[in-house]
Amino acid sequence: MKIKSAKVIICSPGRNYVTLKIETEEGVYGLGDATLNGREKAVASYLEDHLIPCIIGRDPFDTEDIWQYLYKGAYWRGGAVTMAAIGAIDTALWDIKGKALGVPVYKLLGGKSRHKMMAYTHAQGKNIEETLQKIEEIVNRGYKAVRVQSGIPGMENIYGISKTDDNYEPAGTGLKPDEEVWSTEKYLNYVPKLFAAVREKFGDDLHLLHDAHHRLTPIEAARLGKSLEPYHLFWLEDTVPAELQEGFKTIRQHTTIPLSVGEIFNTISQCTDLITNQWIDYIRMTITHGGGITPMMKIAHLAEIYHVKTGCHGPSDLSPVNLAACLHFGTAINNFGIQEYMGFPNEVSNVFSTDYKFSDGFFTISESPGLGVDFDEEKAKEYPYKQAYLPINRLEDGTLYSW
Ligand code: EZ4
Ligand code: CO
Repeated sequence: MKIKSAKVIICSPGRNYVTLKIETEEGVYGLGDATLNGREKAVASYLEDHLIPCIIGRDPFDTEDIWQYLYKGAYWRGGAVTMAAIGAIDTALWDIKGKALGVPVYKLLGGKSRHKMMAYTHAQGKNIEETLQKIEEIVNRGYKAVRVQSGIPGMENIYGISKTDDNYEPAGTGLKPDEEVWSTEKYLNYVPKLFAAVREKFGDDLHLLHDAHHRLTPIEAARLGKSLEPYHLFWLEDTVPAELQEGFKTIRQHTTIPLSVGEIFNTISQCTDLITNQWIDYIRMTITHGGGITPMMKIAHLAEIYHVKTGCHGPSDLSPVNLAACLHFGTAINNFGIQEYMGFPNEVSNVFSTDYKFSDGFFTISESPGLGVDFDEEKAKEYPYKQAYLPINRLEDGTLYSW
């Protein structure tokens, strides 16, 4: 087979998505998600100006060599923009391979290792009472696992708490990011009270997760982990920024809380120490930002040896194409842990169609060839790109901090 052409479409059905469509001379096409929240156009340019010209004429079956060519061939390896672009190409090529052979992608990755995949979604409220109400709604929808975030007294804006009533966090539209204010002390004192109330109301069986969104130091993370131990969380996510992988060693020495990290990682080198030292329990890299299915299979296999499971990032700011790719990956590997599923704005289903199924808290993969997703280019035109950014964060004294 031969790649004939490829195009990048940015659309905004509720929020921005960057979609790659690769067409072959044989008429089969494949889809990839290249979305990088707040940096959408940079990935589109990287694809259009630098990568697409290199893959025209190539055999779409050569996913390993094409991936190596784009990764090593840049000389400047890695980075979120580069890897989202490579990730979209790799995903689209696997979609083509599946369609050309008439099999779902998971069958090319190792076949069926499980028949369903547990997913978690987000419960977020302005205070404990409202958060408990949100959890109840989610439990009534069948979920067995829920990520719990709450507003904190004395802080106006908190990560994960939407300013509107949406079930996803809208990035602020405009030319510059919004600014928020953060106090670690207020947060550390409040979170254990939140989880005490959740366990009291919902009992022991519901899986509970929490995301600290890179806002702690290792010793603060250790304190939080210890204070949450009585509530036996499924995981505590993104405690510290992981540029210093060794930071996790300190957390590990102090607490038995399961740790997850990796939604912003884009290469295996960013988690080799975390995995091989068994400093984490779940690796959160996702197909798009992790550079595609090809490298993610290698990461999963490395992680398997060290008792680390997957927990792919599945936010509403990545398209259903990424989610479908995660589900094929999650079906095929042995060490699947859990899949994040924030849901999508309603308009998304006017542009993207999917055939994975979700019921009673679990995803099941479809048997249609390729990824089982489609994209309506004409409909996409009705939702033009809107510049939008994630917020930035400052401490109460004005110091710039992690959001
Ligand atoms: O803030 O995807 O676990 N999920 C998350 C997400 C991220 C967004 C950033 O674009 O942390 O909600
Ligand atoms: Co997160």
